[in-house]
Amino acid sequence: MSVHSFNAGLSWRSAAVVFLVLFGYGMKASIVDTSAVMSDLALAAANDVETAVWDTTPPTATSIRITNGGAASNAPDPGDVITIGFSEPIDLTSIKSGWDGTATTITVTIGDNDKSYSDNDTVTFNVNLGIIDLGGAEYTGKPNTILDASMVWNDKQDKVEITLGAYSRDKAGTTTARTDATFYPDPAVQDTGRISIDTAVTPVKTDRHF
Ligand SMILES: [Ca+2]
Ligand SMILES: [Ca+2]
Ligand SMILES: [Ca+2]
Repeated sequence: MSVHSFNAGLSWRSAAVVFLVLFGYGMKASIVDTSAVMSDLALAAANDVETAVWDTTPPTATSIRITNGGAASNAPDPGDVITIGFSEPIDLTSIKSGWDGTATTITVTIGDNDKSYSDNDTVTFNVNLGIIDLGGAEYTGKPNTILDASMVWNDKQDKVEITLGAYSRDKAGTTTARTDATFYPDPAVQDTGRISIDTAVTPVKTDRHF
């Protein structure tokens, strides 16, 4: 096959490319088998379509943990850490508008004797995260404990980590009882495919919290 006859059906630009290929590979005829190259490209495109999976599985909350990191064990105070795990990466802007996962300041309220949760104390947040029923009534008194907090996203473990900061109102109690903390996720939480969280899945941790 001569170069001249091979180029006959190609555009000027394609011909230039073929010439460069011929030049680069020392005029080896097998290299310029454009039909083989094209079928390889078509196969690669088809494989891309096959491996693209549409995620239709709702995310779930998988864990809740409230550990002491402050001066007072068994009482909510600065340094304590609340960790909430999820089954998959979350659209962080569904939790807080504009959030990219880096440390952001939020407000955490330890609510006193919430009638909606069997008169237990609760933890709520000023972002779309959810509510924790602490399973006991001795974590705060009236009129609630309020703390600043720093929230970060752990993208290796798909967890929200909240470290309590300064009190803006300190009514925290102390309990040495082990109680069942139950996390109820906010229905606004979505995965990265904008699928809403399954609110029926509510993880529980029995522990001496805070
Ligand atoms: Ca999903
Ligand atoms: Ca504590
Ligand atoms: Ca209480």
